Amino acid sequence: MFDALSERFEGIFGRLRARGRLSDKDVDAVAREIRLALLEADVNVAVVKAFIARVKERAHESDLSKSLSPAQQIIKIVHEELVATLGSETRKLTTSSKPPTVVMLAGLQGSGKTTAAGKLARHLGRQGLRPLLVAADLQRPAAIKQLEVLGERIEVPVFAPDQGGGDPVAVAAAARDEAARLDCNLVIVDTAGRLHVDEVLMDELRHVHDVLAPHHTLLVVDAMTGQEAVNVAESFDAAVDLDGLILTKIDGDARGGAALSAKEVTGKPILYVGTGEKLGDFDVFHPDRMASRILGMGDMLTLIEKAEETFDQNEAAATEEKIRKGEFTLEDFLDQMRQVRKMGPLQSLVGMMPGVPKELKDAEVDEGELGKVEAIICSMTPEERRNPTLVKGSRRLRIASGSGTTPADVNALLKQFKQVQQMMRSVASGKQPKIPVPGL
Ligand SMILES: Nc1nc2c(ncn2[C@@H]2O[C@H](COP(=O)(O)OP(=O)(O)OP(=O)(O)O)[C@@H](O)[C@H]2O)c(=O)[nH]1
Ligand SMILES: [Mg+2]
Repeated sequence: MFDALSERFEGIFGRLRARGRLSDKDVDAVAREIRLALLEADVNVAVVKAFIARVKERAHESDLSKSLSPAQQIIKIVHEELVATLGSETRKLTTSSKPPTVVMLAGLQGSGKTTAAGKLARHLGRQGLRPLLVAADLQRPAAIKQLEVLGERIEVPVFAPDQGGGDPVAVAAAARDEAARLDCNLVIVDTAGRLHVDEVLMDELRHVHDVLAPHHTLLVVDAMTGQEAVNVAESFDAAVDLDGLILTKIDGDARGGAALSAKEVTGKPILYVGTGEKLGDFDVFHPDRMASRILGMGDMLTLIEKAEETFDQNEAAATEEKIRKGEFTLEDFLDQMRQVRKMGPLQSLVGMMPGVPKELKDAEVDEGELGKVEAIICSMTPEERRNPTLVKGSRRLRIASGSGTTPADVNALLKQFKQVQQMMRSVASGKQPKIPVPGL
């Protein structure tokens, strides 16, 4: 789903992660890359322009959260702006206090209206509603048959004239009575596909709409046709006053243009998405989850949230200062480790990091090993933690027995820490001192 766009974002963020501080020029360069990625995904130009402007403005702001690395900050901003572009909150189809609730579907030929009617009936049926499917597509006899087959499969009654060629307005007018007769509290009306340039058919749609007076009129939009699909919304809206969209066929090769352009171009939210040909391939549309998927970030955002919650801004600044001065001690090391562990079991943290090879994700993270490190550091005197060279033969033995480890374990830790210290000094002496934030 939106694979090409996801790959682009992963590439952009992957390069970003390798960086320390970001200058204004860096931010502009990233913004350019994102702009290109969105245009290639066939997102509406005006939508892209507004999106990039918002991201840039926020990225340049000086009061960015100190507990996140620059890359994490950009990812967070892009994610939040994507959520906004996709429509912010998840919308629910409300039911009328005076049943039946009537839902009318409209859209271009082949956009997936009939399939969506069946899927929606199944979906809402499972939530306890009693749907009636209505065939107001009388252009082709096969269309009625198609809806009847769907209805049979999901055990939902279908209201249609016996033969094709009837009057869709008359069918619409009788739909509520039929629902009452069958004790259905939800009516879903399938209409004929039409081109918005076809005045006669658009007129018919208007009549069906007037007679039906639906609570919800939804435009069914094929995601595969990109932003062009969204452009037709205007003429449909003029005719039947749309309440929202159902975006179909987001499985397959859809590039994302329709999904990302829909809300801003039409002003109407996406309520549902069709994710395949089967009747179960249908979901409520969640802008936040969709944004995460598009960013290919998986649970990365959860990780960022956790890091924000866990890492104290002042502490982070103090650590940065220590690293810069080459004063990072075993005590700080212990603090950092404890902070990371506060975020949750290491195994689940590793699993949330994108770009971590699968083998590594599946590998056991040795929590016991970390416990050992903690025990050893705790068995040292504060003096020793600040200056590990004080740990000599007899002290090594005492620390080992005090922490339930061996002198070899103590040695190994001290050696490792020495390497970490050296590495930090070299980072600190470079141009870009960096806090070792886990995950990035
Ligand atoms: N992959 C995929 N195919 C879908 C989806 N929704 C519908 N289709 C397919 O798209 C084709 C057209 O679907 P229909 O539901 O008949 O479309 P329609 O809008 O009712 O078409 P007309 O009534 O002729 O205007 C069918 O082959 C469906 O199986 C979807 O979410 N994913
Ligand atoms: Mg149809």
